[in-house]
Amino acid sequence: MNRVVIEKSVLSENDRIAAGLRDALGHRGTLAVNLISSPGSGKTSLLEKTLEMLPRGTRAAVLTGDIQTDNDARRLARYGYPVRQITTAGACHLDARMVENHLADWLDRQLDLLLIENVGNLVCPTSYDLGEDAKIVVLSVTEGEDKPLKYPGIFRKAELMILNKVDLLPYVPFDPKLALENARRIHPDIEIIETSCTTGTGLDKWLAWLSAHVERKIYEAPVRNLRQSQETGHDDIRS
Ligand SMILES: Nc1nc2c(ncn2[C@@H]2O[C@H](COP(=O)(O)OP(=O)(O)OP(=O)(O)O)[C@@H](O)[C@H]2O)c(=O)[nH]1
Ligand SMILES: [Mg+2]
Repeated sequence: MNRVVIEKSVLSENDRIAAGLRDALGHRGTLAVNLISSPGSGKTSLLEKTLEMLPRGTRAAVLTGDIQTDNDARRLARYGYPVRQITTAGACHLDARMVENHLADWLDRQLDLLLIENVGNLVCPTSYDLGEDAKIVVLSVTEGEDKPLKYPGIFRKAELMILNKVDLLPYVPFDPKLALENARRIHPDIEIIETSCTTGTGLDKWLAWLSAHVERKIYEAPVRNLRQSQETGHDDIRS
């Protein structure tokens, strides 16, 4: 008797939930990005600038993760978009269940963009799929050019690297060319945008990257036509 061996890849619980989130977000054409960096690289600062600069009418929402405090959520809430803090009480990363729990009633809101700020950590968040379309790694010029080589996992998985705090380049011994080379040694196709949240350098390029990805996601969404017909007036979800 011939035996047919069927190999079934058994998804971990996290991957199973993340796949469900990706389906739900994809169905509605919501772009989800997962910002990962060391503590203090400027994730919240970048999100503050992003919310300030988003084209009017963009239906965005933010989940921000920290081990303790709702400081980041309070900073981000000032821009009028829906923001929720996920406090992990010790965990060094967000997982898909936390995102699912905090997202539940937002899934009906036809979001264009879900911004997720992960817990400040260059290692643990790398392994946890949150159902995002893209991981984005933020490296700042005070951290050293060698970080892509020391923490290759996140640089390999990230679609985009933001090199932040470039306004500090005159004051710190950091070679941006070497940092970019190191990132591309790990991930040759990684996109890189240099930014300063203080001076505004490069933020136009970041917003253009985001807008292009939002547009593409909406275009690919199965319910796009339904959405477009609902969009007379393109309601703004800001409160
Ligand atoms: N000079 C300079 N400072 C910056 C820039 N971006 C952020 N900062 C400062 O860096 C510090 C940390 O910024 P945050 O935005 O809180 O960093 P974060 O990555 O969200 O930090 P965690 O959430 O704690 O991981 C703050 O004092 C910011 O003002 C920048 O582009 N240039
Ligand atoms: Mg933060």
